[in-house]
Amino acid sequence: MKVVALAGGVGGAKLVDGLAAVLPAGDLTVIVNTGDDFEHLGLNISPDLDTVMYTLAGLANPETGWGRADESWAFLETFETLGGPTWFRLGDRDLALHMERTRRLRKGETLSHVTAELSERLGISVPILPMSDEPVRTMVHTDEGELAFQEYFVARACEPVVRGFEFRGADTAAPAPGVSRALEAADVVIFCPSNPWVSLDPILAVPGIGAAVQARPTIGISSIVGGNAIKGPAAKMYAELGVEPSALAVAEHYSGLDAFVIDAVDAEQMEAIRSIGMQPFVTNTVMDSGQARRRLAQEVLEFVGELELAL
Ligand code: FO1
Repeated sequence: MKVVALAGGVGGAKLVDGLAAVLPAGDLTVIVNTGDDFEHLGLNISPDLDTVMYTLAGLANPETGWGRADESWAFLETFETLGGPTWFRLGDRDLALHMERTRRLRKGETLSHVTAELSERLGISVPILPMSDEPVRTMVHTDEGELAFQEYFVARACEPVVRGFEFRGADTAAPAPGVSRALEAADVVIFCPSNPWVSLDPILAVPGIGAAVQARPTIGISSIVGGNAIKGPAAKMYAELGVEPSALAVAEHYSGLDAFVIDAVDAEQMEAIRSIGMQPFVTNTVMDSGQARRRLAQEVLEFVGELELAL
């Protein structure tokens, strides 16, 4: 079964890890959000690409969800004594990845080519595709004005009240090489349990991707469980945008999916999800171990099997 997974931050990377473990080699392609990307200290930083790469390489820091587990901080400590800004924490080994990506991009290599090369160096066999090789930058409109994504997410710890989002550059961005082909060949496109507003919407905002996705069977997994996000500001964003955070709200956000997976604690929302035209599935969607990631991935693929019979 040819699977394309749309992924952003931590939740997406965990399901991608499970899918990579249960699918035959060559059956999975991951399309990753680049709206979080930014230039910092002269470095080109792509946090969601790095979270997916580190997770698939078995290097991800399990506590933070970003950066590496085997990290040291000599650079940042020294940088601080010299007066450098340390709000965006860069570990020594993580820094090497940002340096190498920046070096290659400066030579004129594309983000997708650099990502393929770095993935190979990290021993990753699953194709990891940025949504676009052109820059798309998520801008967060807040009660304090417009903030660049990392300014909002890290420097301000998601405190400002969200009024809306803009994916700057999306309208002139093209899908990265391989993205359209992977979507056309997909038996299913999986909307991973990433933040709908700032992890998956930027991907769908790239002209051509949204339509290509809707042309295929689609299944989503809710990033809201029991009214809260497992990690990150998704529920707060929903509330600030006047939407009661719930699995149903996430399903409605993606109107048009064929199926939607919700957590057992939200089982009472099944009929409401069916009433908006999506086949609901219920299971334990919390991925708190490697085994849980694989189990959820396996179950999602089984749901897709049932769905195909229905489609
Ligand atoms: N997130 C933080 O909350 N604090 C940090 O200091 C931080 C550093 C960092 C360094 C490299 C990297 O790839 C990601 C990093 N992140 C950090 C996460 C980053 O803000 C991502 O955009 C979020 O994970 C959302 O996807």
